[in-house]
Amino acid sequence: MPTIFHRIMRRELPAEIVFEDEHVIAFRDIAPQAPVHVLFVPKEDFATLNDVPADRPEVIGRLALAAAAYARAQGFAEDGYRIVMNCNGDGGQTVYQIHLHLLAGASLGRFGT
Ligand code: IU
Repeated sequence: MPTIFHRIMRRELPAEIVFEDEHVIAFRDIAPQAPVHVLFVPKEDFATLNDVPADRPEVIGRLALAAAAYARAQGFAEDGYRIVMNCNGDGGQTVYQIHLHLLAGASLGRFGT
């Protein structure tokens, strides 16, 4: 089922897109939880991490490496950053097209509950 992220991908809704290639699009989160908060989304449809087949590790790898490259390009590699993927209700997922959060630009501390 199309989500708001699919509509952003199709340019039907505005977003501040910071990276795009054949497989991945990345745009700023509308409600940032850190000074830099970017979402990395595959162009292929997967509602949750549970839906990514075991023989498709590149789907997740591309997101992680695109986030790392962006963080490096923005100067966060040395100080550090966080990548997070929420899955289903208890994981805090609200948009059902998988996406990796990149959080950077502040000391993020340990995980909250
Ligand atoms: P989650 O992991 O599914 O909870 O993350 C969804 C994120 O999408 C969340 O951080 C929202 O602030 C963000 N978001 C957005 O950037 N633009 C939107 O139009 C909507 C949600 I709806």
